[in-house]
Amino acid sequence: MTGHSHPLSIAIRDIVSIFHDMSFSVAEGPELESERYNFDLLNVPKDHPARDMQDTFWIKDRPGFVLRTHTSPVQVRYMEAHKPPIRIIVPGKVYRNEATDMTHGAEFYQLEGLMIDKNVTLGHLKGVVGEFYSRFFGGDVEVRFRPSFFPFVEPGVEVDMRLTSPNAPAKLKNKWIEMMGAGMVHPNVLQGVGIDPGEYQGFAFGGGIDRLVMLRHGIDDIRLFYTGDLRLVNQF
Ligand code: 2NM
Repeated sequence: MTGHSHPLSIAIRDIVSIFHDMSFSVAEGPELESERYNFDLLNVPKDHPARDMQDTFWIKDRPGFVLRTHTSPVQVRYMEAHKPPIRIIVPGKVYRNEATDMTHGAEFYQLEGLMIDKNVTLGHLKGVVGEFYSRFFGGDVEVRFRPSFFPFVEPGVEVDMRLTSPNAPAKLKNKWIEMMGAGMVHPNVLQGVGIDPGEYQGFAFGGGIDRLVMLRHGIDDIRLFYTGDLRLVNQF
């Protein structure tokens, strides 16, 4: 019998290919991160609850270091090293010190994206994520924004999607689903990496890859991805 790729690996391959067609390249960075890159440079206040030991895995033997709680520190490192225009995606493993259940893992895969240029707007974000979902799920989609808050963006939005094709799975068809958070990169973040917010703007987004794969294949428990059970993998 031949081998099979894990559904998360297949999804990441598809994601990279779809964004490649929209001129986004892939960036990577360390999973062990400093407080500076994971929080400070992202405009997260010193007293923000996300920094608590209950939410973040702090490294006992290395004060000031954490298992990254999002892939945003990779965007920060990329912006420090590259001048705009910037178009990147960052798929990668992130860690949260939280109780696990059917829809939450302590480790999971996140997809973040970043586009910085002159005159970038939320309209560009809507076009890019709509094209992405349409190709990832294979059909027509609608995207809507609802106001939200993240320290690293202003304004911040929640992104909802619905599949509208006649052949969409009945469970999903025409139903609004919350997919990710996003917004315009906060001027403090741009300033911190040496980009002039008067000259450049950008959008950023972030959401779970596990969730994308669960919706794509009708899988209801995130923990199935991390058991190493070949009965899952052999179906792909
Ligand atoms: C999200 C939501 C909103 C984000 C921001 C950045 C950076 F580095 F450019 F500031 N990266 N990712 C971002 C924005 C992530 O995840 C829910």
